[in-house]
Amino acid sequence: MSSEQTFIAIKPDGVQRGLIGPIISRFENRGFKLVAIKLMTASKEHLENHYSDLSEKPFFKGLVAYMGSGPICAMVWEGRDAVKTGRAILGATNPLASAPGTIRGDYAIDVGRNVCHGSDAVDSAKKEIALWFKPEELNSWKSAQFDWIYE
Ligand code: YYY
Ligand code: MG
Repeated sequence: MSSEQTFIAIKPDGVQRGLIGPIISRFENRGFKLVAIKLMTASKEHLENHYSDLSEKPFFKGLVAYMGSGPICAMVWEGRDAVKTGRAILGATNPLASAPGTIRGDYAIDVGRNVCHGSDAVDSAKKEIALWFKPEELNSWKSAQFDWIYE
């Protein structure tokens, strides 16, 4: 398992519900490293691009409206197997199918208000990071905890 970067976003409902801190803590506590973060209200075009693979879905229009309804906390987290593990930390797409202990399993009920996004593959993570961040917004740094997290 190599070191990867994944795009994690706290959706407008997560921001409104005061979940930025708790969600960041889960990634920090697990040992992942924050390399980029910003609060951003995304345009319709930006969100249609972000969810372009879902454009034919019946929920697409509502999804784009909800995602554009307020600020999103956009982040890049880095670490070993970060994409797959990030998805595990989030839980299943439908919060009612998410195990307790996951973000969606602890903080959400409806699929259309599932509080956070995480890239589903290394390739989509690269595409999403490039869409949401400029290269100079990504910080390259060694965490002081590195040698206590990795053997
Ligand atoms: O990657 P993930 O967010 O877990 O699910 P996707 O299948 O990519 O769908 C993106 C987003 O769309 C999901 O987080 C909620 C919303 N959505 C929905 O509102 N209704 C569905 N039946 C499926 C997904
Ligand atoms: Mg997805």
